[in-house]
Amino acid sequence: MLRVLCSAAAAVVLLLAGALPVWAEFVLPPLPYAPDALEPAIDATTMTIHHDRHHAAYVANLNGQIKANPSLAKLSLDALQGQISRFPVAVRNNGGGHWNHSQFWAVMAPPGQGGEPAPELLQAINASFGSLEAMQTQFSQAAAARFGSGWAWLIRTADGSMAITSTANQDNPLMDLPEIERGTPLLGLDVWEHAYYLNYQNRRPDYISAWWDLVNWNEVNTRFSAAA
Ligand code: MN3
Repeated sequence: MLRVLCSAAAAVVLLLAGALPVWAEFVLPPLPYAPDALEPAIDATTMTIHHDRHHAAYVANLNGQIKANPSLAKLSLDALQGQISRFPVAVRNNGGGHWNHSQFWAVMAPPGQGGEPAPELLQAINASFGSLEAMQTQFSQAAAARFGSGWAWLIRTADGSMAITSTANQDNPLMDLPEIERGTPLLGLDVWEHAYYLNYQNRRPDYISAWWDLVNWNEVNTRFSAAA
């Protein structure tokens, strides 16, 4: 009798599952290192709150938009960025937030473990900025000058050159929006206060300068090769 009931219950569950649409949901990627691995530049508490609460909320809110925007479920996170103009602002903010933070964790590494710019990347940086140091200075200035919340980016543009740009809120250089300087992001820095305030308070330039110790050049090299 119990077995029959269980089978009946299982059948009902299967029927219900079959009746519901199957959404391809977006997934929060785990941090690729321990939360304290980026200390002292970024403390463990900031990393934990940033990943487990902020990034998780972007993913949950993006998934919450699927029902009203079913075509979202057919798009990869990358593909979504290039079509963001078709969607409401909640998709732009949360879809951008998910993409931006996924890249942010990946382009950082524990101090001393990020490798160095590959010769091809260095050559492209030198051609566009004169030197690695000049690129870093321009990038840091863009990050410091971003008013309010946003990101600074090193991008590869359509003509193959490199550029520094900055976006507001959770926008990024992949988005098909008129106010965006478009290109393939190679390196993006989060300058929202939630990224640094616990440790640095209002000293954003100190956060930016400490952050260079965390850049995962191995990952930037990979992104550069893929964009070439
Ligand atoms: Mn953030």
